Amino acid sequence: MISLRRGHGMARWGLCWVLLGLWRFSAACPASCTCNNSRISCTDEDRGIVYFPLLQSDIKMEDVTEIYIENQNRFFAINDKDLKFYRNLRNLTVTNTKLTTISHRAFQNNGKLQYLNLKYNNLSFLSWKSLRHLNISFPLLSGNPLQCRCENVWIRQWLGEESDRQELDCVEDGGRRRPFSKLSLPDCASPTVKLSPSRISVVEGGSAVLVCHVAGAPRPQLLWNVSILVSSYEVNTSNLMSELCLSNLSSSDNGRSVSCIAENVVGENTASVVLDILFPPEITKLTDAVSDHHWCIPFSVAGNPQPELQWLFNGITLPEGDYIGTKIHDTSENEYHGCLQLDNPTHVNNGQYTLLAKNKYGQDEKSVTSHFMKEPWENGTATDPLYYDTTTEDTPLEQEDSAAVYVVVGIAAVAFTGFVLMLIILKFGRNSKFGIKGFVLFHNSPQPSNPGPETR
Ligand SMILES: *[C@@H]1O[C@H](CO)[C@@H](O)[C@H](O)[C@H]1NC(C)=O
Ligand SMILES: *[C@@H]1O[C@H](CO)[C@@H](O)[C@H](O)[C@H]1NC(C)=O
Ligand SMILES: *[C@@H]1O[C@H](CO)[C@@H](O)[C@H](O)[C@H]1NC(C)=O
Ligand SMILES: *[C@@H]1O[C@H](CO)[C@@H](O)[C@H](O)[C@H]1NC(C)=O
Ligand SMILES: *[C@@H]1O[C@H](CO)[C@@H](O)[C@H](O)[C@H]1NC(C)=O
Ligand SMILES: *[C@@H]1O[C@H](CO)[C@@H](O)[C@H](O)[C@H]1NC(C)=O
Ligand SMILES: *[C@@H]1O[C@H](CO)[C@@H](O)[C@H](O)[C@H]1NC(C)=O
Ligand SMILES: CC(=O)N[C@H]1CO[C@H](CO)[C@@H](O)[C@@H]1O
Repeated sequence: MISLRRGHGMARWGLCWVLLGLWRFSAACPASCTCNNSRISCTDEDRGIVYFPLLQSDIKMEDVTEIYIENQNRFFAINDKDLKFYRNLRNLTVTNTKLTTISHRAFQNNGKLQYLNLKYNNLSFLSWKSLRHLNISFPLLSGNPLQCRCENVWIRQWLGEESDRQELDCVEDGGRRRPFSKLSLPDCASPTVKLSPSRISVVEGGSAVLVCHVAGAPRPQLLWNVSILVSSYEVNTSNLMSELCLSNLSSSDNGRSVSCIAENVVGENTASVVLDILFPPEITKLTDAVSDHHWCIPFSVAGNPQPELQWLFNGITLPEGDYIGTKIHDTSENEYHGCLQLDNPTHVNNGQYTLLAKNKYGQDEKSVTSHFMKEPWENGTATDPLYYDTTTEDTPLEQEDSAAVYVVVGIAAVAFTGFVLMLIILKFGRNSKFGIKGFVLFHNSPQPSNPGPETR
């Protein structure tokens, strides 16, 4: 039996080792690189890399914070998916390689990248789209054959005086070099956007037309960002102008923004307008009272402009004051969430509560019946507990406590009674003339100090 178990254990260990081996293998470092948990380094010139180094396990790649690539003669490109799993990458160095292209989406998943060193590669062009979302103060770019072309002008705009500090040059068509900071080209400017009208206020179900004009050189591309809209729309673009026709506007789009985006090789610009969609109130929630610090009849009301709220108690206007009042505690996109708050309500407050919500475009009402306390004449007592057990969350605990006390007292009482009984039995047992000798059997241990005559 034992040996069988041991065999089992050894098999299990063996399996563990195999799995561990597999796991290690799957996280393996590319042959010509060295890796530890947080760093990948590829500096071997002879057995160089051709593709961006990848580990076979996604999870291992997430741990990597630094990648260092140097002296690689066959490394040319960083593509869309190469850095996809290096989500926590902070430092990237690619230097002295043949790196020629970096895709627009190469760093899309690398929001934590802080340090980017691309010195001494073969980059003629680098797009702002590759780096636009990164939080890098200055990428290091010197030693690349960057062209003095409009595609690279954004680098001058981004780096400013830093380009002189890095001694960053660009290459003119004839092959001459000149400082980046002196780069200025005709017909090369980041785009501008004009969106009109600047305000849109429309009643739900209505329609609106937005017009966007863009300018810039080279000629910018025009895009609308309407991805989050629920309302129907149509776009009509011609040349540098576009119309966005919104129809059957939905109240769900109230507060959302519509943007017109212009982009060219130099950069991008955006203009936005927030939709103000007017709609009648709707009470989306009104529920039974709950007790927190105060009593609260919770409600949610949608509506634009903000609805005026009024309460009726059993059909009669409820005056609000120090003890009863409406409190709004949260405002989301379209809705106001709040409470009718009551301080120490009594049976007098039992009844039907009606919420009226009103604005320029309509009104809504809903009712709820709340019962705070039993009436004093019911079952005779004025101090009956509240109906809602939420009020006294600690009651069960107290009950448990008192139950425990009862149990202890009970046990003590039983023990004490037993003790007394025993004494009586001992006493009477020994001197009994009532024939309860039998009981003595329970105490037949020798009692030398006081040997009773009967036991002899
Ligand atoms: C990985 O290696 C680098 C230098 O080679 C070292 O600074 C770092 O502490 C190492 N990290 C781990 C987790 O071993
Ligand atoms: C990143 O590079 C900078 C500059 O070389 C260095 O100071 C920093 O320690 C590096 N950070 C990491 C996480 O390797
Ligand atoms: C460097 O890049 C240019 C294109 O930008 C290409 O024609 C050239 O072959 C590249 N040089 C090397 C050594 O790969
Ligand atoms: C950008 O990086 C700096 C440090 O380099 C950091 O202090 C800052 O919080 C970062 N900002 C964002 C939005 O990540
Ligand atoms: C469109 O707008 C949404 C939010 O309004 C934003 O998250 C998204 O990035 C925008 N898309 C583009 C392409 O600008
Ligand atoms: C698009 O706009 C042009 C000019 O503004 C107009 O002539 C054309 O009829 C419009 N097309 C549609 C489908 O609305
Ligand atoms: C307008 O939108 C509402 C829902 O948002 C839909 O029920 C209605 O059919 C739409 N009307 C038209 C004319 O498309
Ligand atoms: C125990 C007792 O008397 N319960 C009564 C309390 O009052 C309600 C109605 O008011 C009766 O239905 C219960 O029988």
